[in-house]
Amino acid sequence: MSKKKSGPEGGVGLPGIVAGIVTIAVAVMAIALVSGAHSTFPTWRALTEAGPGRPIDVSTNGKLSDWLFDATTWGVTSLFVIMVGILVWASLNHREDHKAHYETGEGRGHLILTAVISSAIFFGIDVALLLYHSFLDLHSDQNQAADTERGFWNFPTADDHPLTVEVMAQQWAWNFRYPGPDGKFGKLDPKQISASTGNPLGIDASDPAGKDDIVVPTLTVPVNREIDLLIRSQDVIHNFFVRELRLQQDAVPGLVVPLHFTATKTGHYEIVCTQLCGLGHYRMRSFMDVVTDSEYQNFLKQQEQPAGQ
Ligand SMILES: [Cu+2]
Repeated sequence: MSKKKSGPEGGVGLPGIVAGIVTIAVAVMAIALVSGAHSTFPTWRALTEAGPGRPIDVSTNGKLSDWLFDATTWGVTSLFVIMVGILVWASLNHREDHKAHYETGEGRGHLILTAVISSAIFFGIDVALLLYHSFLDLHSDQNQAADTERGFWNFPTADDHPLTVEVMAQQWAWNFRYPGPDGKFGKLDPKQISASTGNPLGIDASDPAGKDDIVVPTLTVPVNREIDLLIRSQDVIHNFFVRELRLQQDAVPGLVVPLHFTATKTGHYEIVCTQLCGLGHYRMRSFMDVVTDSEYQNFLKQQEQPAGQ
């Protein structure tokens, strides 16, 4: 029996030492992949304007996403290293002639251990960390909070003078609507949708509030101002994604989904649809121009001139 090199009775199929080396090699490659992913892959480099790393962050609270991404990466990497350590130790120490020891997990000790671990996770992480901190965040006085402390879920108040822009997604284009000088959006009527006559959103011709609405295929926003987006869809589920803002939000037919951000750097950024929304999904993109205040005023003036065609 001890001459057999393989089979269940021999203990391990592969000699332990080979298994150990393979495991270590895989672990090293995986760690190299994780730590080098930001700077190694051409696609990541192409996304990066500010040297190696992830795409630049041009919003006040994009760092919250980056923090979560880093924390998750390092947490998972640490667990991975520990697991590989245990595997290597086991494959080197439990070689041939090792009799496996089974735990069926039915004893009283196991029940107690399971109860202790699961309640530690539930009360320690779910209740104490997540629920408590969510409660604090939701009830904090956002008018007092600096922009950088404001979570994605804390929407601007009237005091912030947010600029509201409607985002309309459709197969396979984006349109952006500004309320115009009166500050009011006109009513929409799906029956009046007619891209060929310059009314892709179906602004109701009988509503005076809609007369001065501005509809453009790219988004222009002033820098350092709270922007409130109202995201809608005309047909299927699309997704508004700007990687430099670290924002991604579904556009759902029948819903108006709010999203807010403050852009901190002027520039030209890509908006892409990140829900597979049909044959033309790959070309459903637009751009967001973050401009200075005076450039924004110029943009409005240019758009207002041909008002009402
Ligand atoms: Cu789409």
